[in-house]
Amino acid sequence: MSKPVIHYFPIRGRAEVLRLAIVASGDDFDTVDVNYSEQKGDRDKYPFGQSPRLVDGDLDIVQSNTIARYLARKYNLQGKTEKEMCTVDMIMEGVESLRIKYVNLIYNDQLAEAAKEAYWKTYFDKETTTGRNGGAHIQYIANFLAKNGGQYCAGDSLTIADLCLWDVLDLHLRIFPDQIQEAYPELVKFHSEIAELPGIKEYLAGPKRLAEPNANKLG
Ligand SMILES: N[C@@H](CCC(=O)N[C@@H](CS)C(=O)NCC(=O)O)C(=O)O
Repeated sequence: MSKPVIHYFPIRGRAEVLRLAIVASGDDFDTVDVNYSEQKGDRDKYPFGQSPRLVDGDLDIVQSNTIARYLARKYNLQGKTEKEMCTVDMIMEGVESLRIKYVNLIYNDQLAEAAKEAYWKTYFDKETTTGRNGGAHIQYIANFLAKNGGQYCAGDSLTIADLCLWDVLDLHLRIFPDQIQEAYPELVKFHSEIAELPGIKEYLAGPKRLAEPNANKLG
């Protein structure tokens, strides 16, 4: 059986969770650098004019969270019971809300100091959890993890929700390492433990892990 092929830019970006899901399951992937004019011009391969795109056997799919859910079903990372599956889905949506704010900080606000400060205050500061944050506050997601014991977000084994949380934490730890360690030590512990899991550990230390998190070299 051929490996799943990830078509994307040479950055971690929105494909990182997909790579993590594959390697955590003991599988491997191939990559193809996206041809931007093809991405913009070929509506069969890129129905939204965006990547990542995954080709896996007969399947050819886009939208990172659709691909993540597909991989979760393929590799049994979707949760075991209906309750776990719903929790996984809720966390994925919560992480997505935060990721949209992060993308805005990186690409629109260019990670400017004032924007960083406002970002922390709105989406990470424990004082602002009940403020207007568009449903994007790390505390909400931390609550799910704490409620489930702190090792995994749902159930007693790894799910795609853990990988979504891990990736978004990994991105934020690059920007706010000390603040996160101080305010959310349990999330730093979670991040370290997931990074040690078989498959993930080797991937993170290996040549397939891309250096750049974002396309504009920020973050
Ligand atoms: N909702 C999409 C967003 C994908 C997205 O923003 N892709 C970016 C790269 S990270 C892209 O293709 N940007 C080029 C463009 O939109 O023209 C997903 O989750 O896959």
